[in-house]
Amino acid sequence: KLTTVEEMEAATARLLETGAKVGADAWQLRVKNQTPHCKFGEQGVCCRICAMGPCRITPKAPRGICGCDVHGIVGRNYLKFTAGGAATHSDHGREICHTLYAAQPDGAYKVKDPEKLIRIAKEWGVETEGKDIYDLAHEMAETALMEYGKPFGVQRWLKRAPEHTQKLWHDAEIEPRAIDREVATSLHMTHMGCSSKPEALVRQSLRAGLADGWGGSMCGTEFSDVLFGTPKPIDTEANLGVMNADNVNIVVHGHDPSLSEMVCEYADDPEMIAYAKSMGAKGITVSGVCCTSNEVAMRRGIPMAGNFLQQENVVLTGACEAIVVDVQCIFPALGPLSKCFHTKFITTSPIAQMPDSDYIRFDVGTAAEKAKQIVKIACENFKNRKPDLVYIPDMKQKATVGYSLEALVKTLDGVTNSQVDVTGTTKPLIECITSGVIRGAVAMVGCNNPKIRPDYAHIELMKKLIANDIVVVASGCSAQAAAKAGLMDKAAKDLCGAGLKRVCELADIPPVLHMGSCVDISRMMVLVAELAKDSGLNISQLPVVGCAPEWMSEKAVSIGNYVVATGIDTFLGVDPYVAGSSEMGQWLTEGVRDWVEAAYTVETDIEKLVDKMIDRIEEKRTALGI
Ligand code: BF8
Ligand code: SF4
Repeated sequence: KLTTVEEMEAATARLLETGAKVGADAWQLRVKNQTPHCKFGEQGVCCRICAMGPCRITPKAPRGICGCDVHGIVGRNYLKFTAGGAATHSDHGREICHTLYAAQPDGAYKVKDPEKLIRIAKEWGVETEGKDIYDLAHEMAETALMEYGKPFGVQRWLKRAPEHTQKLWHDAEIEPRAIDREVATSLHMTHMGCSSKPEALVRQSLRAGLADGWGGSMCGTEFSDVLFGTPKPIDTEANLGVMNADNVNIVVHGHDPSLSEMVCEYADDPEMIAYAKSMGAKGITVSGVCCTSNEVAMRRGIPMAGNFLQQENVVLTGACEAIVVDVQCIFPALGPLSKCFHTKFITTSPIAQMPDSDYIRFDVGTAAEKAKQIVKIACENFKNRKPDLVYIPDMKQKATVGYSLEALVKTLDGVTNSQVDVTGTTKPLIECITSGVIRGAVAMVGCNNPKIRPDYAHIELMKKLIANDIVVVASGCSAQAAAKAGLMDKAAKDLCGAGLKRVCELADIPPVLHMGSCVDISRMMVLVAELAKDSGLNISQLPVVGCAPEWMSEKAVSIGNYVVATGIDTFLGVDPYVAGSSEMGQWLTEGVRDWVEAAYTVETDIEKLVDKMIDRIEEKRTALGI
């Protein structure tokens, strides 16, 4: 039985009552103060990139002081938004490369998947014969770091794409060069008095997006696997009920597994568990929020407490001894909120420093020591819990997670009827799609956003898709929405159409496959690239679409741009502040198709959104004659 959104909302309402008791603020209250939103901002027609402004475009004032029209203003805002997201994902990837550079056989960070390291080294033409694995790791880390600033050439990872896709990128002049260069070029283009032509701004948006998905994010994913292990199917649980009232609860939140892996490592240490017991607890429970949760769920089976708009809820349980964060998607609200409870809000990164937090600076050199310190602080805080404030909603679902591309290929080997040897390829999946047993696939990604009833769009869309024999791969907060509802439980096969249900049974998989965090959307890119190569089709011909129904972050727009640029039609449930410009709308929903064979659809009506996706998948099937 699925957990419904209504049940989750009832649990939240009960938690907000606790909040009211202690005078806590919450996003549900702040949203009211911020509504209605500024119309100029909403439509993207406000420009404040120079100090002659801010200029706002209205029928009476159709141009800014410099003469820029609405299309230029909306376009520049869109490119800046993209650049923010590309910088963020890519910098996360860079941090991972630095962690790899610091890996030592006897250090806190080790190479857990040497085979994958060697595979990537060969792909990059780096000599591996007779080399010590740690020497190779350091050499590869340095080579990857060079991708961020190299003066010449394009991203190494682009070679993973089918030749046709590479040619499209080349011809459209959107092949990303150095990763940082695409971010810098974007900011250069959006400076006062540079580009105001939508076509140029959209082109660079795609390029900066590609620098993320086929650059920085891919470094993040691939080298995280090398360091922490390539995910394999593993059982876990999801929703607030994973927190344990008898235990010290540590919640890891953010994105970079370098922190969360170490916290999990030490929370599992017998010495630390004994320490927790000495403080009156029965043990230690680590659970996660946001993408960090996806990272440690996929590799360690650490349970998922919730996604983006549930982050305040973990503190509102009154049973959270410490919420430990690194970077991205962390509500500054957690500081003041924690002060209403006994919770320690521990920030760890110079990149994300917040008021009302305990700042324990985390770096690769002192990782073990700092992680231990954090776990100890949480244990010692157990005695400060106020029992009358504790309420953990009795709500959790089983989930099987960890479908990296490597794991997926292995798992699907079980479903083929083919005589020829297709193991180790995506061909069994292609057979399922060609025969119509599976109609197609949707990549469900992205955040929650109060503009959309939280989790509702994710869950309802997925239910309808799987009922129509469309397999779903999910990442980020969308994946957590699925897991919380129960859609990543293998039993969810019963909600599928007959074809997909059969595949789930044969391969022993849930119908919604957890592919990881948001940087792991790079896994999805490699998956479609492999599908295209193994089928002899172009990526744009595959009956596959992408969807972010509740997105909110700059990162999500960067992702959208690289998914579209990779040839996958992408459906958004929230408008990316472009409604103010007909020309920008035209470029994003149609114009880009001439370059990359895919485009955006923005549809805020959830019912229509899912129907449009299904229609698109069926259109692609018809075009292929399958
Ligand atoms: O990178 S899905 S709310 S947690 S931005 Fe953030 Fe959105 Fe969640 Fe991860 Ni992605
Ligand atoms: Fe106004 Fe032009 Fe300056 Fe923007 S760049 S604030 S439109 S004068």
